[in-house]
Amino acid sequence: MHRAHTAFSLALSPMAHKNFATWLFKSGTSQKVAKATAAAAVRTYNSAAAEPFANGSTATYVEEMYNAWLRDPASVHTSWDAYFRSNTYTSPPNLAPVQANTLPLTAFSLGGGAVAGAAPDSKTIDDHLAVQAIIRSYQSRGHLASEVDPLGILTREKTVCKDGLARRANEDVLRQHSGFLFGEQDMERQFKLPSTTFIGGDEASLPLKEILNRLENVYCNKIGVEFMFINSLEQCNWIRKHFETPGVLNFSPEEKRLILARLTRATGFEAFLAKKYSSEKRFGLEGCEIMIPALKEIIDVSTELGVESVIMGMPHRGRLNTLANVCRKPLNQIFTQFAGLEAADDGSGDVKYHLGTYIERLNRVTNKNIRLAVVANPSHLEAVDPVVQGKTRAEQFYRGDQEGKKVMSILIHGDAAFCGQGVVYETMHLSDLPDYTTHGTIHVVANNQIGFTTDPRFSRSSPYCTDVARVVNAPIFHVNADDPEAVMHVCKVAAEWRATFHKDCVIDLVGYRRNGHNEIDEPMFTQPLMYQKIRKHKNCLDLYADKLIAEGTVTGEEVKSVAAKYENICEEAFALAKTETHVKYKDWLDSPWSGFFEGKDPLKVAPTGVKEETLIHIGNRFSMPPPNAAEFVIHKGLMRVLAARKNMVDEKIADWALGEAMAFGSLLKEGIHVRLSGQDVERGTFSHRHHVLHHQLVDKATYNSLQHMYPDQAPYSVSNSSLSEYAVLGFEHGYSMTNPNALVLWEAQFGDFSNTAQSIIDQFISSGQSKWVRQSGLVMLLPHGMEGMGPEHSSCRVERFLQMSSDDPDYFPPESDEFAVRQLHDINWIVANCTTPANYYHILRRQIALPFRKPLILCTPKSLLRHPEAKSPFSEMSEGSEFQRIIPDNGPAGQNPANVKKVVFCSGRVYYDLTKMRTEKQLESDVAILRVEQVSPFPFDLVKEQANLYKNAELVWAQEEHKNQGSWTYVQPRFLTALNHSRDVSQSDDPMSSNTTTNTTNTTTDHTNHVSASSESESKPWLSRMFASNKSDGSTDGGSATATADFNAAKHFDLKNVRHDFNRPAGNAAAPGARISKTGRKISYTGRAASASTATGSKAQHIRELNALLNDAISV
Ligand SMILES: Cc1ncc(C[n+]2csc(CCOP(=O)(O)OP(=O)(O)O)c2C)c(N)n1
Ligand SMILES: [Mg+2]
Repeated sequence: MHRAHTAFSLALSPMAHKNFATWLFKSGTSQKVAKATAAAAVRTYNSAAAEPFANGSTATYVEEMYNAWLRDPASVHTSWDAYFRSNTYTSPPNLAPVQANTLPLTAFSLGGGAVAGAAPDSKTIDDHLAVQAIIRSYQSRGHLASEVDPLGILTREKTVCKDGLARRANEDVLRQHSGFLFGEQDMERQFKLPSTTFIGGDEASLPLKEILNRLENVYCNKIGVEFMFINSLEQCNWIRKHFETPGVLNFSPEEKRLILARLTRATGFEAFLAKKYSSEKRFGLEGCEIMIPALKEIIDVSTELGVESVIMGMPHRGRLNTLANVCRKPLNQIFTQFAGLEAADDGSGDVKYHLGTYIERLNRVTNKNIRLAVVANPSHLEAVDPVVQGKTRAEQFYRGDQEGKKVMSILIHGDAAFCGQGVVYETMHLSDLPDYTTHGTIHVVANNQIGFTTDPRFSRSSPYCTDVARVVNAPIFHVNADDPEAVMHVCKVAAEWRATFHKDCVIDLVGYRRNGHNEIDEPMFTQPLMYQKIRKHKNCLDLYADKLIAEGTVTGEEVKSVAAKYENICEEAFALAKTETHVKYKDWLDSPWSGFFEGKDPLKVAPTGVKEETLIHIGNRFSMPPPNAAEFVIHKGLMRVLAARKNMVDEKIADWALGEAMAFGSLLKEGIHVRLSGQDVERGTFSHRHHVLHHQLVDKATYNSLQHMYPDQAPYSVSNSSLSEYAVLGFEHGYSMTNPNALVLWEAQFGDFSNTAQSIIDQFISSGQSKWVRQSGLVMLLPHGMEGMGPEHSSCRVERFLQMSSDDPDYFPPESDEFAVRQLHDINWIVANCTTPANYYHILRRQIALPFRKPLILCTPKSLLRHPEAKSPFSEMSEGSEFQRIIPDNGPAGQNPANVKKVVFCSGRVYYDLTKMRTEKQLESDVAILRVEQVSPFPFDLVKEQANLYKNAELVWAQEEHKNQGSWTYVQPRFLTALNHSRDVSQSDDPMSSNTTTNTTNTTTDHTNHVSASSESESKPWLSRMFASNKSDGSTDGGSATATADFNAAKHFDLKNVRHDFNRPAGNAAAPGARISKTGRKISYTGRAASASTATGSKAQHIRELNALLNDAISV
C-alpha cells in the first residue's frame, strides 16, 4: 500500500497534545510532576484560607488568585470567590478591563449637604444601590423590551416614567425597581458607576438621566443582548464592554457605503431570480436580506483576526444568495441549475438549494486569501450541523490548528428548525468537548418569525427560538434585521467573541419572510394579519438607502447606479448560463480531494496483508504497559489483559481486539490517521478494547499504546463521545469527508442505537455519493448478535442497511478478475458481518486500500470478542492474505463436496453455534457451513462457485435473526440470481420473489410489451411509463385496471434509467426477459419466524428458538 502523505503535524495535533501532556512516559518525572501538582493544589487551598483577607502585602498573590478565578471561579477557595464576586477588588490594569470609576462613594454624598469626604448618608447609599440594580436589570433583561422585531408585532409599548419621559424598559425588565422613586428632581443627580458597566466611557459618574438613556439605547434598542446567564465574569464584562462603550455603533461613511453595496447585491440577486424564474422555488431571503452582508462581515472580521478557512452549513433559505454573494460562486453556474439540464458527470444530483460548494478566493476587504465551503445538505433541517462541525474539526486537525484560529465554522439556521430539531442541542453539546470542539461556532438564525405556515407560539415553548444556546453559555445577540448597522456591529462582536474565547455564540437576525414559504406559496391563507403588515413594509435596502440619503452619506443616483451595475452582472451571467448544455456536479463539491483519484487505477486494490514482523511489533507494543511501567499503576485486571495479549502475540494468534489493533497500527504505520469515536469506545462497551490505560493513582494520567507504535506514525485518536448518536455520527461523517487518507470509525454502543442517527445514515452516508458526488470511507461499527441477554435491542437491524444497498438483486454482473472491486466501485456502501479477527482486520485495511472510498457498515460481535474459536493466526493477516467475502468450508465437508447433503449459508456469529451443533451431531462430512462475510455487495460469483461445488446438496440460509430481519430478505433474491445466473425473476413464476421487478433494458415480457419508448419515457422513464401502462392496462387486462396500474407502477420505479445503468455493459446480461426456470436451484430459510421486535423474550425462549434453528439447519 502506498504510504499516504497526510498533512498533519504530530507534535501540533490536539490529540498528541492531550496525550503527551497527560503522561510524560519517558522522563521518569511523572511522579514528581504529580506530587508538585498535588502540593501546589494543597498550597493554594491552605494559603488562601490562612492569609489575612486581602492583605495589602500580598498583592501579587491576590492577582494570581484573581487570574485563576477569572479562568475558573471554582479553582480558588470559596472565600476568594465571594470576595471577587462582590466586586470589591479592583484588578490592576493589565488584568481586568479598565474601569473608569475610581471615585469613592463619598464623593457622591450629596444628600443633606454632607461634607465631601465624610461617610455617605444612607439615602445616598440606597440610591446608588438602586441605580446599580437598575443597571443590572437592563443588562439582564433589557432584551425583553428591545425593538428587534422589524414588523413591531412583538414590540411592547413604551412606559412613561416619573420624569415624564417614555422608556422601553418596563416591569419585565426592571421588576421591583420600576417603582423606584426617581422623580424629575433626581434626573440630574450624579451617580457613581459600578465596575460592571461601561456606559460611562471615561466618565466615573453620570447624571441619572444619562445613565437611563444610555442603558435604553444599548439594551432596549435594535439589539437585544442575552448574556447574563454566562457564568464567567470575564466573559460578561467583555460583552458589556463591546455593547456599552459609547460610540461602538458609529460607522464611517465608507463602512456605510460598503453595507449598502452588499445589501444591494443581496436584494438584487433575489429580485433578479424572481424576474427570470418567477415560477421556480428558490427559498428566497426577502425580509432577511441583511443576512448576506452579515455573513460577509463575520468573514471579514474573522479573516482579519487570522481565519483562513470558513466552513458553512445552512438550510434552503437564502442558500443561492449565499453561494452567489458570500462565496462568490460564478453566477452562471447558479443560473444553470434552473435550466433542468442533464449532468455531464456522475451523480444523480439534488435540488439546487441543497448543493454544496467550495471556493478559494481573495477577500477584497482584508486582502487575504480565504477558502469558503458550504456543505451540501439534505432537506432534513439541521442534519448538516454536526457534519459541518466534523469537517471543521478535521480541517483544523490536518492544519495543526489546535485552537481554531485558522479554520472556523458558521452554522445558519431557520428559527423554527433551530428550536425544534434536537440535533441542534446535540451538536451544541459537542462544542466544548476536547476531541470534538471546533473552538467556537458562530450561529446565525435567519429568524423570519415563521416556520412554513406555523407561528412561533405554536412551534416552541421557549421565549426565543435561540434558547437552546443558553445550555452551553453562548451569548445570544438578537438584532433587528432592518437595522443594517446594528446587525454589522453584532456580527463584528460575534467574530471577535469567537476569536477571543473560542466559544459558540448566536446571532438572531429578526426579520420577516416577504413571500410564502417558497415563492409560489400563498402566505395569506394562514398569516393574514402578518402579511398585511409585510405588504406595507418597505424592504431593508430602501429603508437604509433612505437613511443614508437623508444623512447625506450617499445620493439617490449612487443608490440607483449600484443597483443597475449589479443587475448588469446578473444579466451577463444569465446569458452565459444559456449557452451551457450540461450541469457539472463537480462544480458543486464541498470537499474536493485533490490528488486522491489522479493517476490511480480505479479498479486496483492495494494488498491488505502486511509483513509478519509488523504484526509482531504492533502486537508487542499493544500488549505492553507504558515504558516506565513501574511508575504507572495499571489496574490488575488490565495487567492480565495485557499478559494475555502478549501470550497471543507469542503464539502468533489474534483475538478481536488484537486484530483491530493490527489494522489500526499497520495503517498508522503507513501514515494513515485513524480516528475512533463513539460512546465508551476507549475501553469498549464490552470491555475488550482498552486502548486507554488509566493510572490508578494519578487523575487524568493515561497511556495509549497505539499512539506509540512507531516514531513517525500517523496520529491515532480514540474518543469517548457525548451520549449522542445523531450528532456524533454526523460529526464523524463530516470528518471522514475531509481527507480520504484517514480511517474514521464510529461505534454504536449497541448496533440499533444508530437508529437515533437515522437521518445521517439515510441522507448522508447511504446516499451522499449519488447526490453530491461525495465519497466517504466512514466505518460504522455496530455491535450485533442475538445472544439472549440484555434488552430487546440485540440486533443492529442489518436488514435496514441492506435494504438501502444499491446493488440490483436480479443482476449478476459480468464475471472477471475485477468482479469484487467493480462491485465495490458501483455500490453505495458495504455491509459486512465478519466472523474472524483476520477478516475484520482485512476489511478495515481494505477501506484504505481501495482506490475510492465507500462507507462500511460492519456488524460487530459481542460474545465473539472473547470466543475461544474466534481467533486468527497471524498467517491470515500477513502478506499474501486478504479479505474473504465468503469463507468456504475447510473441514471434511469442504474436502469432499460431492458427498455433502446440505450446505448452510450463514453470516455472523451464528456460524459458531452451527459448527458446534454439527460436531455434536457428527455431520461434519454431510453438512457444509459457509460464511457470507460481505453481505453487500452480494458475492454472486462466490455463491455461484460454492453452490456448483456442492452440486448435490440442498441449500439453506440460516440466520439467528427473525425472518423479517437479518439478511434474509436481502440475500434471498440474490441467491436466486446467483444460483441460476439470471437477472429476471418473474413474479408469476415464483411466489417467493414478489418483491422483484422486471428490470430489463428492452423488456419484451407480457407485463411491459405495451410500453412504447417515447422520448419522454427516456427522460422520465418511470413517470411516463406509469401513465402509459395505466392507459393500456384497461384495454389489455381483463382484471382490475387499477390493480394492474399499481403493479406496473411499482415495477417501473426500479428501472435502469433511474439507476443510471451503473456498470451494466450492454449485452453482458442474460437475455432480456429471461426467467428463473421452475426447476432452478432454490435456497430455503431456516430460522426464527417473523416478529415485530428484535427480542426473543426470555433467555429460555431464546435458547429454545436457537436450538430449534440449529437443529433445523444441521439436519440431513
Ligand atoms: C427535519 C425536517 N422536518 C420537516 C421539514 C419540512 N420543512 C421544510 S422548511 C420547514 C419550515 C422551516 O422553518 P424555519 O426553520 O423557520 O425556516 P424558514 O423556512 O422559515 O426559513 C419545514 C417544516 C424539513 N425540511 N426537515
Ligand atoms: Mg422561519
